[in-house]
Amino acid sequence: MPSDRLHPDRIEVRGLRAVGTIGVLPEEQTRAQPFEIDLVIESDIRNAGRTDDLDQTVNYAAALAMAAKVVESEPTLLLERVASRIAEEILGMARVDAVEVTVRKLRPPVPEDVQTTGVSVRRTRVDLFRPQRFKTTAYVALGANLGDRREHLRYAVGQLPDVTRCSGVYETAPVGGPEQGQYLNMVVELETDLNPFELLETCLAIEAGAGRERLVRWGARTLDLDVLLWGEASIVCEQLTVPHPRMWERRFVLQPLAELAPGRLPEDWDRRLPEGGITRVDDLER
Ligand code: A4P
Ligand code: MG
Repeated sequence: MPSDRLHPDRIEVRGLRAVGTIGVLPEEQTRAQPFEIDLVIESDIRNAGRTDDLDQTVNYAAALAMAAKVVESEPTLLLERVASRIAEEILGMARVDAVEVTVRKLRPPVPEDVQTTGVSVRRTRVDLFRPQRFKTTAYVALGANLGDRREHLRYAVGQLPDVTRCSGVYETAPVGGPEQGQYLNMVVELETDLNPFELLETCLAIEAGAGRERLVRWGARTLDLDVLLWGEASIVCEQLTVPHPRMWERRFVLQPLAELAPGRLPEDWDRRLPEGGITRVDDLER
């Protein structure tokens, strides 16, 4: 089971002070008291790292203002309620995939000598780890350059669940790795209720079924299945990176993908990539 994290990237803000009227005791309902809030926001901030552009990340000043406003709003009984409301508000901000909110009451009015009491909640925008209730459009790239290449593609398309459309089949020159034969590549579209991790596992099982052996990185293979896109999800973790990190530099991926989902590609992809090394052969008979 993958860990329940989408990104290694986090934005942390700790120790925001705000006053609010929160608590179940009568005096807590009439007198404002101090609270401390921590926010840990999970977001894909790779673009901000590259561009130094505030619009490519989550503005933590806006998140802090939102959290303070919730604490200072109308009287509330429970810290649970306040933490949940802050989490919901922050999840509504662009680029936030998950957020952990901790709300602490300072010197709570209990008979014991206590510094703080607190509640932490974590909320994710889409739960990518649970079974899906709705279908998601995903794209998988297929490549084969050993054995009966076409038969391997046909096998994969037959085994993949919920295939809705297939690109044409392309004969392509190998990119990277040791010297090896020409590839057949194509891309398929799925309307799937598998979550991204289940889809990856399915792909790995199909590769194994086609006798795939992993001997050399980027070496020849009977069948390679890469998850290119899964809805709009952006995932960076040990076993899965989506969108596939190398897809944008590869004509043998983008050209077939452009047949199915041109809107998912940057407008200038065709101009940016080196030309040649790829010929559309025909359509796969299924
Ligand atoms: N993994 C992480 N993210 C993904 C993802 N989005 N989809 C992990 C699939 N797998 C993903 O994959 C290693 C691990 O990557 C998986 O177990 C999974 O947990 P692999 O298939 O064993 O490794 P690989 O295929 O040898 O390496 P890689 O980096 O996936 O290779 P690429 O980038 O797919 O390149 N030239 C032409 N013309 N056509 C080709 O199809 N393919 C390659 C392989 C090289 N040159 C090629 C072609
Ligand atoms: Mg692969």
